Amino acid sequence: MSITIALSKGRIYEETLPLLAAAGITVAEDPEKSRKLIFPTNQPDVRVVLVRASDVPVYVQYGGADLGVSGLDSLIEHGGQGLYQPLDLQIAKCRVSVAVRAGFDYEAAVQQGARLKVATKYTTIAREFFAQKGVHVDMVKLYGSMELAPLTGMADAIVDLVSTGNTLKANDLVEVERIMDISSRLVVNQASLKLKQAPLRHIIDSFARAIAQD
Ligand code: PRT
Ligand code: MG
Repeated sequence: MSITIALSKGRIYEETLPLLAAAGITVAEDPEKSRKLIFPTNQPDVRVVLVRASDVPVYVQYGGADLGVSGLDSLIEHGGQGLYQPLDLQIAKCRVSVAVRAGFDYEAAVQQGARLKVATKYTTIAREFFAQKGVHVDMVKLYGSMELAPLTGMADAIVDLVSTGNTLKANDLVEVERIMDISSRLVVNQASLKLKQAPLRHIIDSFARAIAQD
């Protein structure tokens, strides 16, 4: 019964390694130094696949992977269908915020009841947030470099992930509202959980113990 784990390169991969180690799983090769997409581990029946962060929930939903680690942002945008979400791993933490060009009067724009032009990759999160505030928005979907949208006049505001705030600062943008805190979640394919219960339970329980120790 083989197990496939979906991860994304970068911070999620790095921060998941210690959790995998706690489950007795070590990846044989450094993925950051390789063009391969499938990595064997020290356990013959466990492998890691590397996919785009936003594709992790998709792979797990459709059984391309049995489990994976996904940011709550990606998970909300995906919708979570077919996914069991047993653990908040408390890794890759950041927040989703609204940011505008320095000097743009966000409060006034929001109160006037005019339509706010919002550019974001996180359209589900942004739509829900502004709907709750009763603010009408024109949404522009982007796939990266959101910071550019207000600077080019394409949008009044962006909804993006913020960690240190350095990226916003470097682009003369200011964070005006925090929408939600983000961390990464363990996601498990619901059918896999039934068919491969013992090995998946072992991984879930090991992760849970490792988190509880910090
Ligand atoms: O591959 P794809 O484009 O689909 O996804 P991605 O580029 O978002 O993937 P990746 O690997 O960059 O991020 C994976 C997950 O890490 C995200 O889904 C979040 O849950 C989480 N995470 C935590 C972050 C950050 N912190 C973060 N700071 N993801 C992105 N950032 C960006 C931020 O948007 C900013 O542009 O990093 C930049 C630096 O942030 P500052 O505020 O520290 O300057
Ligand atoms: Mg990125």
